[in-house]
Amino acid sequence: MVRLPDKPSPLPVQRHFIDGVFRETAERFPNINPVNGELICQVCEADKQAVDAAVAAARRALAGAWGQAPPSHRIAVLRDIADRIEARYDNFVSAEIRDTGKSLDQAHRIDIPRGAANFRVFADLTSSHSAQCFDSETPDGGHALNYTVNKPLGVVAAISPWNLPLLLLTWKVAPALAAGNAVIAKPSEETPSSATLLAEVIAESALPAGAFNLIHGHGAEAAGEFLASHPGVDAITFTGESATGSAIMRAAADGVKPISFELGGKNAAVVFADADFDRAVEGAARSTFTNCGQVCLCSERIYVERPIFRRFVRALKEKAEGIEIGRPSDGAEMGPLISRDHREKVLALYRMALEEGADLVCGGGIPRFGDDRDAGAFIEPTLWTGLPDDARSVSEEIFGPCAHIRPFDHESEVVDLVNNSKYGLAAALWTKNLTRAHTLAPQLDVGIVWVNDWFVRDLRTPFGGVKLSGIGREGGAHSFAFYSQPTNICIKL
Ligand code: NAD
Ligand code: 6OD
Repeated sequence: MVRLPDKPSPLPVQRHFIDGVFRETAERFPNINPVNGELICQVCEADKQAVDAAVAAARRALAGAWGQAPPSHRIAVLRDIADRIEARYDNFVSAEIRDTGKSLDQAHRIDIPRGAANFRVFADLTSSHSAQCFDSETPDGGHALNYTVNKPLGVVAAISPWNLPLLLLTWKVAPALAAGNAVIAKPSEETPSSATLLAEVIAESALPAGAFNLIHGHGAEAAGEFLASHPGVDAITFTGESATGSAIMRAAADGVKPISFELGGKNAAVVFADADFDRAVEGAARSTFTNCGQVCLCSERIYVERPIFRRFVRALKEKAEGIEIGRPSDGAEMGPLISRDHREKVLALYRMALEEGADLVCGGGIPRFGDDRDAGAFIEPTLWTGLPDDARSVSEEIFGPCAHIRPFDHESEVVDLVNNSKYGLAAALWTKNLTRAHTLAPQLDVGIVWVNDWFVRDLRTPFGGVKLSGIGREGGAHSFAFYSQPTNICIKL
């Protein structure tokens, strides 16, 4: 087992990366370790001048070397960045774990490999990215050749959340660069460290100065808002809460800027009586508790066909109670929530579930350790049954390790239950009946359906949500469609 120090040697102040240079600003905010509440380091808060400088640097890069770079050069640079992330793999794992408290296993298996894969996959896709061409008949009986030229959007602001920090930031930065844009990245104020490491890696690469800029800071009335409303930003790609998406949409409205939004969810898992029972229980445990329930794709509503309902609830309870909660450095399966503030929000919804009439199956509180972890943001994995379908705790995204389990009797009933949500990100179906799976999956009002699995990713597939879960799709050609704009050229022959 790899053991990581909980108390790293003090990191320097984390700085912005603007125009190829690390820069400080006077105002600072603390970066806190959610395992024990200790200060990790101070982080510079970007003011308006820093955002202006980043936008100006990005525009210069587009007017200069980066704007002239042919696809072969962009591909080489992206592959080099992927290699450099892998060369500093352990640094990235440590940084991600310190900021989030997430499990070592998850950082190793998911977060950091995906950080590198995002660059490599979009480098590969750049080489096969093609344009359209039509031989068109003209009114005079002749022909015209129509073809498209894909151009970058310009300066792209990439604003990302704290739950999968490197994965979600690079999911935006890599395709935006692949399509030839200049990027200004703003990671969550909760998780600045892996973004700072990414800037270090990029500083050593052949990416021209200004093509990638990093600004740290808060969101509303701060760096995030300054960036989203900046007239020099041409497009915004954002992952985070639906309410923040609305605020950013308003900020983007004046400039009529393209936006791509990956937002919140209240995802359902549906377990039919014919499912492989053990796999379904294991899968539902994973989709509920991974990353302490802090994945936008996590299942917070589980619908189980009545004949297996009681057995399923007992089995999932056993899984939940068997989860080892603790320090990532000790190899614990589940770490803390991201912060004490977020724990307050999750606990308020735990309380609300009880007020709304839930039967508590397990959890519901805060684990006690008798050591420094009691100053962290740990919480118990929690399951409920018995809530009415219109309960707020069944409708609102909680973003914690919890789910409500409800029985159902008919296929049409469960389709209505799944679709009875203001969100529409993902769903998981568990059944051995593939005809049923093929029939039901398209009826669900969501962007992604997994059958007999969860969070299996092919980066070429469309990723995104409907309703309050987002606007647009990213992934493969869908990312290129967002991060570039086609110009049609019509030649009369
Ligand atoms: P958040 O919306 O609070 O913050 C996300 C980012 O937006 C941060 O960088 C923040 O500083 C910035 N921000 C906040 N207010 C802003 C404003 N007014 N203008 C500009 N920027 C602003 O989200 P979070 O709490 O960091 O992340 C959790 C949320 O993200 C959950 O709702 C989760 O479902 C969602 N999420 C969705 C996906 C997806 O793919 N659909 C993926 C991960 C997380
Ligand atoms: O896997 C991805 O590409 C992706 N965007 C995952 C989002 C997870 C949400 O927390």
